[in-house]
Amino acid sequence: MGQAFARMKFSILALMAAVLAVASPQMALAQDVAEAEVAAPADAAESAGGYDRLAPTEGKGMPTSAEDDMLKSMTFQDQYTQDGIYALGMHDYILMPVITVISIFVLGLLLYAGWRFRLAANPVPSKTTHNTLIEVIWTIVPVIILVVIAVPSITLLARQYETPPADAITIKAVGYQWYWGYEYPDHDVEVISNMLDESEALASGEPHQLAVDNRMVVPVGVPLRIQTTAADVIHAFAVPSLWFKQDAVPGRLNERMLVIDEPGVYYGQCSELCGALHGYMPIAVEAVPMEEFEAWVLSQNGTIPSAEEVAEVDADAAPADETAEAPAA
Ligand SMILES: [Cu+2]
Repeated sequence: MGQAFARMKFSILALMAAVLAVASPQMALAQDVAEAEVAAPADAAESAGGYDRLAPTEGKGMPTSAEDDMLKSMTFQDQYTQDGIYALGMHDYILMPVITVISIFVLGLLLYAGWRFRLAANPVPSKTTHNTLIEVIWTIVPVIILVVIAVPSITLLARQYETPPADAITIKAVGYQWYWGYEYPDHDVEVISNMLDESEALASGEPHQLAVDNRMVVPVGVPLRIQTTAADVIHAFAVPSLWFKQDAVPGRLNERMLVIDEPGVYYGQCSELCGALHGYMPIAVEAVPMEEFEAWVLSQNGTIPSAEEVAEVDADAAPADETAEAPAA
């Protein structure tokens, strides 16, 4: 019953979005290119087995509340990108053990020194000021620890700056006060994404304050070129479960590659204080198989670039395609 209601509500929203899209001249232009009959309105496409709005999986791509799982609520979300898995592994298996051992060691040393050199046991204090061996050790050991941390750390940094290949799908996330816009220049699509209010979010079975009306729909398993910018003040596009955070600065275009491992809905939030409603401009990334993505593009009156067009882009930027493999990973 609730789901039927949610579906109806979505259909109305989708219809409104379709009407808005047709009203925009840019979209109208896209519409008369090629498959006009395939580009059915969103609600028709939904029932025709094209694009279906993906339902989120509980606990995946979203934070966990302390009541549900105290331990999980205190650490990172599960990761769904290779960079994220690498970074979380570094946190779990290198940084946390090193931090824990050093903290316990220093605390133990402090307690031992306090007890061993207490006044009652040392009426005549020691006048020792230097011990070459200890000084060499406490210089060399931290250097070794830092070098051990630096190797995976710099590797991670390099991985995060890997250039997307020439045929990567470009999505431009634009921050506005206080919502997000997603432009797909390869597909002539633009969506505006606003937060759902509490009743709408609950009706569609989504977490309140993270659910949005129009999600950023992307294909899974292929390189995405995520560009971020803003129209008014600095925002930041951040999705914790995809290990992705990038500032959206007016007049500047930041770019980073993103490859999502599996289909799902991944929630995030603006992560740069941007004004009164900063806390109410969530991000929802919906990763779906390529066919579903293309069905979604058509439902938004967009166009699918032909194989020749993609090849053309490839040829234009052939060297970039080669360097994508190269960085010191
Ligand atoms: Cu913001």
